[in-house]
Amino acid sequence: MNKSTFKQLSRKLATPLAVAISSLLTGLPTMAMAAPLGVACTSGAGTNPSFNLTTQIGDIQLPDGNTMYMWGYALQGQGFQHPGPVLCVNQGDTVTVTLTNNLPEKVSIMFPGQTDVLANGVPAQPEFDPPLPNAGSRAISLTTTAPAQAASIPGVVQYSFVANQPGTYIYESGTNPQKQVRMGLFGTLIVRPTGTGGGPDHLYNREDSRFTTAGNWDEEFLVLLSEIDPYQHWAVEANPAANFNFNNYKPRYWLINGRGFPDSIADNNAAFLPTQPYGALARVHPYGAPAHPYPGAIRYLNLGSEDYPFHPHGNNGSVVGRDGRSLETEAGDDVSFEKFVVPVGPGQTWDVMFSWHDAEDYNIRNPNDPVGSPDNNPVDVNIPQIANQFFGQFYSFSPYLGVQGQQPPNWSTLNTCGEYYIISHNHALNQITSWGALMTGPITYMRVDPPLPNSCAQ
Ligand SMILES: [Cu+2]
Repeated sequence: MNKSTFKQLSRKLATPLAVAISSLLTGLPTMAMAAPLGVACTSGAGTNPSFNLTTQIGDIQLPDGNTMYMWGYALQGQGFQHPGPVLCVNQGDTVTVTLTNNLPEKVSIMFPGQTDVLANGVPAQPEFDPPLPNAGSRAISLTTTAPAQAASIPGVVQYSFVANQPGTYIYESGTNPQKQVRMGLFGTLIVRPTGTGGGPDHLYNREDSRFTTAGNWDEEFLVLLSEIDPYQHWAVEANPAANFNFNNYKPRYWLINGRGFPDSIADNNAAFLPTQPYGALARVHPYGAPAHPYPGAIRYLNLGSEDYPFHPHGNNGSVVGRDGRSLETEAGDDVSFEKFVVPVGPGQTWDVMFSWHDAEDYNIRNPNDPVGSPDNNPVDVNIPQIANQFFGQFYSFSPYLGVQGQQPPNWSTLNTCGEYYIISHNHALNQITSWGALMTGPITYMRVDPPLPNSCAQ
């Protein structure tokens, strides 16, 4: 048995054992069937939702053809996934997260932005080795840990807190974070507003944070940005306990929702990405179109060590929240602002509303006209001669929204009903590569569909 076969076998054996042990715990979260696009929530039941997470080892696929060894938080009874589950709760819920640790070292979960977090029923505390007071003590964790797995018995810790403030939050390891967070121990926590002016289709308790929920998916999207130094991951894979010299730390991969482009625009739970369940394609209709009366919402998170200046092309967003707090003064004055590039700093979250306005009437049909109505667009577009054109894979061969033009010989298109594709990407251009493979990494599209009815029928 060679080394990699052994590793695969030991991972296969470790999982059923962990499932058997963790099934002794109760309160499995409810797993809704995820829509193909938008935020794929894992929701707990009732007003006291309970989530059982385990630490798992697994691999992800990268756009240059490499695979990468990762650590991650996964749902109990499910395999490894990257990033961790998107936990969705309501403002005011008492949230319980039980962490079962299958890794050979202590791990934990921090909930930045949450107050009065309890661990095993008492206030969560930093940990020191050796314990305080001791002259030689050093901090080993920012919060209470789950013990390392020992003799195949996992370590368990249970956190709880009241999710008082709506917004977008990171959850991540507080233990040796420069190693464990970089290895993939992180995820998203969404707290939905329940106060005046809020509701499940709002980001905060304010009317201007309402997003469209009609159609086959909510126009609520996740942009979780992260990075990988493959040498760090290989070092941990070879020996989890080995020290890695962080003077040599250098990311070579950058990801959006745990994927690189073009995998990033595949649907949630795409079968060919079995450990990377979250897509990043944003799909909207023109602002105010029938059945799509509100803007879309994007929740940005930065789990890396660098600034990620994210750049939805040609479109300002309205920043309504940062770090899980609505942008308003204590007196309630609105201090939201318009932003073009969204500069998400390490550990930050940004909540941004966005919409595409058909300002020049590029929608060829009146929204109430039947499909196939003649051109009534007032903007006359002169298309260059074919020799002077270059076609992208998603071009409809027409400049008008809702129209598919005739494609030239030897060209094909992935356009389905005359929709527009507008690129959205990390604007630190060194960060949109996969170890030098250009135009991969944290890139996605905003897809603008024609108003309904359209030939996509959605
Ligand atoms: Cu750009």
